Amino acid sequence: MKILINFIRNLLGYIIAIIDLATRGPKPKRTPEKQKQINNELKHLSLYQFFACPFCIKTRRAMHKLNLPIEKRSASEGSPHRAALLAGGGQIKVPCLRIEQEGKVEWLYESSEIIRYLKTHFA
Ligand SMILES: N[C@@H](CCC(=O)N[C@@H](CS)C(=O)NCC(=O)O)C(=O)O
Repeated sequence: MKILINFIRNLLGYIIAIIDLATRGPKPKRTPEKQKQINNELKHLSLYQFFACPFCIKTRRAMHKLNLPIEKRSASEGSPHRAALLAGGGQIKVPCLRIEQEGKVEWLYESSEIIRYLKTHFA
């Protein structure tokens, strides 16, 4: 029964992820200089995620709407990033934004918090 529920949940997740990719629309444009500056700032960020997780899809969609090409790291079983998420953040829960600033690392959980952070810093 649990296997069936997981299967249906994953299937729905993949369908939502594909609908998201198909309906995103164009990214907002910036001047090349401004985009270069933002891309440099984004080097300090990475998003730990699952492809088919609805909360990750919501976060990736917000990143697209803000035109923020943040590095994405899969936290799926078997991925080397999974252990880093657990060791650094303290739990396997996605999405999680890793923020590295002045030698310090912060792990920000909760899709709404991550989107709020991105809007505050980059909108
Ligand atoms: N309230 C959280 C929910 C996040 C959540 O439940 N993520 C699930 C995946 S959809 C998760 O990481 N579960 C742990 C696991 O699958 O190991 C958010 O908005 O980010």
